[in-house]
Amino acid sequence: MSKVILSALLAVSFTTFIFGQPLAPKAVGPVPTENQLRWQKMEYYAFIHFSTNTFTNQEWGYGAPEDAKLFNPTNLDCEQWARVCKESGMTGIILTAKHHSGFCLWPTETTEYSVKNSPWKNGKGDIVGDLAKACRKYGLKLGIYISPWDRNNPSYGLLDADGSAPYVKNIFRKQIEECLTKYGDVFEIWFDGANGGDGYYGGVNANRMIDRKTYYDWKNTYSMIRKLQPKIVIWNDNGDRADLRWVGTESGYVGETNWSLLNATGDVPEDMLRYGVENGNAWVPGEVNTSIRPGWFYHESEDKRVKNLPKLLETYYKSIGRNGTFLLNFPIDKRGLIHENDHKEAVGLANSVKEAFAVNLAEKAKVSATNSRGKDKKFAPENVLDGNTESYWSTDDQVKSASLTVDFGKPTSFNRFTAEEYIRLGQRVKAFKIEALVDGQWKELKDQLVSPDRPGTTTIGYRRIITFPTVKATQLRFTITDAKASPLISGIGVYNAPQILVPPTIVRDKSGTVHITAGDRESELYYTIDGSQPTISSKKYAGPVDTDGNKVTVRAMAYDIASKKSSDATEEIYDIARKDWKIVSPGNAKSAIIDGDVSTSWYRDKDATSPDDLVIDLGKTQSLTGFRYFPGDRSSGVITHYEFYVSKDQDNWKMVSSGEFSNIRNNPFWQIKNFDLTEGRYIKLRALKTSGGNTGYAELDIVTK
Ligand code: FUL
Repeated sequence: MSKVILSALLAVSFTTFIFGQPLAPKAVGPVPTENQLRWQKMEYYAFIHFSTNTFTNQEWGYGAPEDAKLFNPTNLDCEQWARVCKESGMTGIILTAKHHSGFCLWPTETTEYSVKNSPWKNGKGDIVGDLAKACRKYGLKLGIYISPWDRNNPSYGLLDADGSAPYVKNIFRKQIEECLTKYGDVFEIWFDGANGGDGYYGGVNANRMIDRKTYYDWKNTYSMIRKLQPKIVIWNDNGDRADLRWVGTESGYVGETNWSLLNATGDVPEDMLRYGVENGNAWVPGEVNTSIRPGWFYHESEDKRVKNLPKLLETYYKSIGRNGTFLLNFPIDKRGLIHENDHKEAVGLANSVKEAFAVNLAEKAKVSATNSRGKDKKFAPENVLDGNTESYWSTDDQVKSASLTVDFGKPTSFNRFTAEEYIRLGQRVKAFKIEALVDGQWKELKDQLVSPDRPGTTTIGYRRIITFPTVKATQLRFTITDAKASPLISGIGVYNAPQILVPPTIVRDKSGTVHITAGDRESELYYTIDGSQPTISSKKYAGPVDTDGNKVTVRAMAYDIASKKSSDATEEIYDIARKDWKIVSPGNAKSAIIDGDVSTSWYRDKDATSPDDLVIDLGKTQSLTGFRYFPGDRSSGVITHYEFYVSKDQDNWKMVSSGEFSNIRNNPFWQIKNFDLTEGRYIKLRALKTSGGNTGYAELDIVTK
């Protein structure tokens, strides 16, 4: 044996052992703080969006004083919110104490724009206080969302002669202080990234822009927060690194590769938000925030658009199952309650998760590993099944690839695998694979929620869940193929979750023909076009359905013959068909805009001259009461401010609607704008402002009388 090899071996054994005892592994890279660990263990908690917007039917309130007069929930009950969250398996609630409009849900001393000046409880109410009490009663933690952007406050965006911001010193920080001192422990504070733009600002109706990295003096703001609430975690999407990060989308997923690391300084582009930074020098784990409905605030028109069980489960797997936490929003309705439809779906998710993970099939199996640190019990493979998150299986220092085999002793069916790293000592695993021993052959199990162009099983972190079609096998082999250092695995699980039938997708094309597609190939489809609930006695789908171009409500369900189970029904409401429509200008615009498929879009050329007008000939005069716009890809150009015109002859145009599509970039879904009945044959959507690249459109549609 050469001297070099010998001394390398001695060095290895010296770092792993001391007096015959294996040393505990050393931390690798950044590690979480106690606050971040406590937060990560919360796993699943609620967002609550409630403000003047609930009563003005908006997503972003402008900050107008008269909106405060509309704030009047009839049955506000914070205990109902807490009860629903508890029943849904959640561990805390983050409330929009102040959203962008500036309206405060507690009687702040900093502004008159608060519950104090609303008719609700004659201005004597305090929603933050009520919720804090309700959370205590139900054993939930309280979090606070205070929007940095304040579209009401006269001082927002202004600077004093010394360069400091009076709004930040006297209003924003004071509001944080009030919320962090009056209501007990606060587990998380949330600073949204939407910042600056037009607003009321004390009546000047101006457009005030700020530099969101410097304007709020985050350094001092953070130190005040940490002094007031030493156990808090800070979420901030304003360029200054806080404790937690946004995952770059509000659609409800984080990357399948998800490092809980970022760099402490520098920009964080979207893919870093999504996947983290493998060799980042700061621990900044991801939180997946999404709403149970299309919007964050309550809109009656979305009562039937609540996410169903398959969608919520998918989000669960793509958040908690990918080393993230899951922050699910409930928009409070005008009564001041979580709507029953939202309640039902959230409890459905909780029951389904409970059912899926009820029995860990690995617990009764035998586990063995190709390597275990110093062959010491303290690091033995059995530790992954002892239910103790502080113990773990680990390998010798030089071993970065190892397998753990679970032997069930008999053919066993399963379709879920979970693994957890002991993250106190850093996130280490870079890649792994799982295989099942079927008829004497090892067969790799791929994560079915990862698109084929992405690497499937990479990072683990706090928890990774892999879902795959049910397999019947005698053994399962979990192989870590690459890691930053010896892997530390504190838990694994093997489960057989019941199958959930996915509701079908419905699309109506330009000619008015309806196409229904099942989520899987085996199930049958049943549908109705009169708005009634589909059953197996309804029409069976056998191919595209012609709807004569009329207004129609299509409902469809999937049915599995083997289990005799039906899926939830999908519902789509269509206005008159667009078969006679022609895009007048721009000449090169593609029919993707009116093909009924939101996944196809068209973008203007870069050098298009302003204003960006899209003109459409409806083929004949229609009685119009609104229009609907669905944006294309958020990074390719989304209209944020618009004007909409109607004409009978293309010469005389009447502007019937104008304004903003609030939060459309982060949450790109149907934007519906209603206006007074107007007769016309031509419509024109003018893009006044666009965010991202070229102005883009996935769909444009109308609403008729
Ligand atoms: C966004 C905000 O602009 C939305 O209104 C909402 O509060 C969401 C959670 O964050 O970016």
